[in-house]
Amino acid sequence: MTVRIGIIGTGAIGRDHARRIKQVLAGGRIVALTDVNRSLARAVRADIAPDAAIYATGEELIAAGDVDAVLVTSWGATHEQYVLASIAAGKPCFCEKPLATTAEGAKRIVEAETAFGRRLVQVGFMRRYDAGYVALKEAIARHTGAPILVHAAHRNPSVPEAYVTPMAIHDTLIHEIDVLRWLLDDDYVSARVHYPRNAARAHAKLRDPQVVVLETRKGVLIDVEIFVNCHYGYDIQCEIVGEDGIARLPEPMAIEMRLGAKLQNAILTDWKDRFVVAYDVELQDFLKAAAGGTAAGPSSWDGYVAAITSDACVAAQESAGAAVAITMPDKPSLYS
Ligand code: NAI
Ligand code: NAD
Ligand code: ISE
Repeated sequence: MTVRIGIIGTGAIGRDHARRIKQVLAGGRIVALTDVNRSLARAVRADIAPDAAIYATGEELIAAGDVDAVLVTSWGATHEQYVLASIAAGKPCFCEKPLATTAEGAKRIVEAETAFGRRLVQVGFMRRYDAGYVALKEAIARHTGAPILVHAAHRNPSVPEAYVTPMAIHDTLIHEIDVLRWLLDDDYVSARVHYPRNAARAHAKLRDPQVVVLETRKGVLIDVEIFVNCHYGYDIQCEIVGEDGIARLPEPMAIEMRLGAKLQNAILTDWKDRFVVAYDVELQDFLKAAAGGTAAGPSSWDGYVAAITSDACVAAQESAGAAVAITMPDKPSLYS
């Protein structure tokens, strides 16, 4: 069965996901587009999906009779309303991270999906589909022994002026919040945030870099450096220290060169390239499940847990280095 897809938000990632549905993946066809900036939706129709209808609002797109499943790739603050509307319509929905910008919002989604009684939502936590993270998870299970420490870094070359201090958590760290919990098969119990002096390239409304320290239920201590004006490249690092050894996330493939008396490897600069295959695999997983009227992969529950953790980290940004406790509610059986 070909799943007929509607996309809400045709900016950077909405456009890229449209490209992969058209050119890379099997089983999906884009039939509907909407964007508050209508010219972006028109451009995606012209370049990628010539037969797609353009709708004035996300709600109209979700209600359209020929839309089987929905991709929500608009700005984070708009996600909740479209995911709730998709659940109300009984349509599978792939929602980019964050599921909602607050834990309260994510909880409303979990409640709506639980009341519906079947999984309909997949959250865009693509790192769980990345071959490097999958290999790291296997290395922990088979070789390093039980984890004790995690050292991670999430570095972007630059961010626009609109990116302010809390976004380092709910826009950027949210990927580590999800993938480390999945890697360690654990949950968080507290968060702290520390700031060094501001980097010279940070904007007026952004503390950059920041170090977030998370503690887990099993007693693992995690430090994550978030540095979104690091200038030199897009760089994701993760090292697990276990009882018997250490495992590191592999670097992306790059040609090693000996040039001009230097030994060098290029470093990527764009998130679209760093996880390109993981995005392909996550969306193929979505199309496969959507063909059966359901969803798989990272769930609303994972989005909710990430939002609870992210709210605590934002509170910790304001707590002068003091720990903020994280309490998880009981998981509904739909997500077991
Ligand atoms: P963007 O700003 O390039 O694109 C967002 C688009 O959504 C814009 O074209 C905007 O006009 C449109 N839009 C916003 N509100 C809308 C609404 N209510 N209805 C229709 N259209 C609306 O942003 P970008 O970078 O594409 O990010 C979009 C989402 O994807 C965000 O949630 C972001 O966190 C997530 N994202 C995820 C990534 C990942 O690695 N999984 C990477 C980049 C973004
Ligand atoms: P973007 O600004 O390039 O695109 C967002 C688009 O949504 C814009 O075109 C905007 O006009 C449109 N939009 C906003 N509100 C809308 C609404 N209510 N209805 C219709 N259209 C609306 O942003 P982006 O970089 O593509 O990010 C979009 C989402 O994707 C964000 O949630 C972001 O966190 C997520 N994202 C995820 C990853 C990832 O690695 N998984 C990477 C980038 C972005
Ligand atoms: C962006 O929205 C993403 O999700 C990228 O993966 C992340 O590296 C970046 O910091 C976010 O702004």
